[in-house]
Amino acid sequence: MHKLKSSAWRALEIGACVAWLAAMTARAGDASAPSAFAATIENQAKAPGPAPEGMVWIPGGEFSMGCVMPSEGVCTMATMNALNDAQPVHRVYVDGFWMDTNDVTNAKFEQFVKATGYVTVAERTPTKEEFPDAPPENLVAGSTVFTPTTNAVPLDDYFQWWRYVKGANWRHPEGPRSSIQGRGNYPVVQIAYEDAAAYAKWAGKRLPTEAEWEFAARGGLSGKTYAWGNELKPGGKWMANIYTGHFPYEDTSEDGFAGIAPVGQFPPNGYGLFDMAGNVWQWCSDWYRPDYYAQLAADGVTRNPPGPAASASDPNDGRPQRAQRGGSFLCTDQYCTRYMMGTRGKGDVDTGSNHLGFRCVKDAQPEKKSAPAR
Ligand SMILES: [Ca+2]
Repeated sequence: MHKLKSSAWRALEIGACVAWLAAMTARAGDASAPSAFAATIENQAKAPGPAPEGMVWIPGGEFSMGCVMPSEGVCTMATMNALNDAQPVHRVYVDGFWMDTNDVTNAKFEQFVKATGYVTVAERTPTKEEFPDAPPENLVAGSTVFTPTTNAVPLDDYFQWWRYVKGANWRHPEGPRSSIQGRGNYPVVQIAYEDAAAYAKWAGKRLPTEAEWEFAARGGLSGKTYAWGNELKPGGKWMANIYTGHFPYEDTSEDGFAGIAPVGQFPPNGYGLFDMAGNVWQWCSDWYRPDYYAQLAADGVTRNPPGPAASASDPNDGRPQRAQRGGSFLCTDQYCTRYMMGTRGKGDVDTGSNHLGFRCVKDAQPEKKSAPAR
């Protein structure tokens, strides 16, 4: 069944690192800024009015986008057409925009569902028309859930820790026995792309492009390893909810949280944005192509890149993919470090999981023109 298969592949892609760890760790600790990066040049114009509730103004401007570390290769293994999709580092300009300070929470998403009656992808029963090759017993509503192993396992088979769970959806993130009761301030998860887009439209917002997301996440800095600088734990302080301990069987919660955390538990970045690294992955509006940066880099400074015209097909099941950013509470220095700045993620558009959410952006309203003189 494609849906099952694609879910698992996507889960792998957003969770994996095996080799090159020593080299990568060493490079991550190198405080010297890579020469591929030039300074961020922020627009100087002030915010075009009072901030919409729960949003901050991102000034926009010109910045160096991408990552010099071979994160893609590390995170996707040799079987996943490993290559570095975050290279080359290239100059990009984005206009200013408003951005949600936090990931969309369960409480916010519930408001949307109550107002519209919206039913998410994970709550819909897959049809025979959509999946003609699937046996009927597999056509059940559900989604992908991380399940820790009981002990150490070789990190070469993600089926050991990812399962398609009947009845898993945003109200039941880890399956039918789980709930979001008392979790109103947690990021909503088990969200497919169209679910995120539907929420954004209802809220009068939209999803960020990858360029907007990365400009915002860098918070005015340039070429830093993390959203806050070059040290994972400056002064010994954790700055994001990642996976500490031994993946995938022992989450030691050294950073304060085993599993998902409520929004806003760590210091914000330079633009006042919380959780732009770790906790949950965030959908972006770009179709995903691993060679998109190479295309852009040939054109000098690219203005407001919207992503490629179409997705590169998932090499494993041919399904279209959109970009995701930020990493999650399952990212570990043993297995995936895509909480690092500039790295990219992606996933099948119809597939959610319990570490994938989103946040929205909003364009500046055009200045009202004064009435013409009579
Ligand atoms: Ca954690």
